[in-house]
Amino acid sequence: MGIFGNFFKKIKYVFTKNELNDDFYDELEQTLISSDMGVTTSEEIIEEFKDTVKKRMIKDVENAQKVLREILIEKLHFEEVKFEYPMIITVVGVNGVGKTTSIAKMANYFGKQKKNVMLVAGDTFRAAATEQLDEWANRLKIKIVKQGEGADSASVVFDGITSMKAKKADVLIVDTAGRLHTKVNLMKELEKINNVAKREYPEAKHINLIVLDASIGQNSLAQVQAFKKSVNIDGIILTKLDGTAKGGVAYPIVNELQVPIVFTGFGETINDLSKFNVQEFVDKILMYLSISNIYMDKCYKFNYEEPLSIEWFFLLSYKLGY
Ligand SMILES: Nc1nc2c(ncn2[C@@H]2O[C@H](COP(=O)(O)OP(=O)(O)OP(=O)(O)O)[C@@H](O)[C@H]2O)c(=O)[nH]1
Ligand SMILES: [Mg+2]
Repeated sequence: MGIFGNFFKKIKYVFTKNELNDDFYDELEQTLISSDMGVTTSEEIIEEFKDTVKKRMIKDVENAQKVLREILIEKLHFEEVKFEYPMIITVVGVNGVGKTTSIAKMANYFGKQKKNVMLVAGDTFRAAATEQLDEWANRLKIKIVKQGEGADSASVVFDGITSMKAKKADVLIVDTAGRLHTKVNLMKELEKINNVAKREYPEAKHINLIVLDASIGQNSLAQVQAFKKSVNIDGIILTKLDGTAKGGVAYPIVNELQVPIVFTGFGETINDLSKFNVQEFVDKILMYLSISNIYMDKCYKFNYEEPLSIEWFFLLSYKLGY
């Protein structure tokens, strides 16, 4: 808990309005949209919220806030992706979202659990991609299986699995390209990687995780839809949460994929990865909504035309470990 911890605790209401009327619901909808949830998801949440408040005959804002928290938690709550060993994790996502960095962070995570981890440099599209993963493997002192630039990525995966079996490794994490000459090529390559992995090691647990950059908001959704058509996605790694205080984009993403967020990334260093915790995540979103409302209210009262950026404030809260 950072120095702001007590301050945040004092914020009792997500809302500046004290009555459950139209103004209140309008304000809530505006803040949900501003948190990157998107119009459709925000409207759905408001509808459910209104229904529940009515059904339970709730009249006060404080209890209504509890209902909102419940709904927000329930929407992100899925059965956990079980880690069973030996396990092969294939990491997919468009370029620049944080795949390679998240792989290094996961290797560190499983390493801390005393698992024997190996990496596969399946992004053969650029030589620099293998070099980047190689560097992480050296730093983490773990084995990496690689081939040269332009090699068939499924064949690197084949080598990786052979080595994994020989060394009786627990976890094999496969990096993949975020971009090929065409999207069709990329999707075909991912399918081939999956097929080879399953064929060569059917007894292993196979997991595909998609990496999405939370800081690009609604654009992440378009990426999800493209991947969903070609590869089976078991879970999400939501990265760059340090670059956005909002996190609301998790809702339309999870709604589209109907799979859980498995890890969150919040920085560029090896320890900036957490196993997803839905309660903590929702409390951060509620904190965003609270401050954003109070802030907007003040801007309005003081007649600021353009609200100043409050991103720094949330950034600080992440850094301070709230
Ligand atoms: N702030 C922040 N930066 C991150 C995070 N995760 C990754 N990055 C940075 O994002 C940039 C891209 O990360 P990569 O891991 O190389 O992304 P990638 O998806 O492997 O990219 P390609 O290999 O080009 O497809 C790097 O500068 C990382 O340090 C995060 O959680 N927070
Ligand atoms: Mg990469």
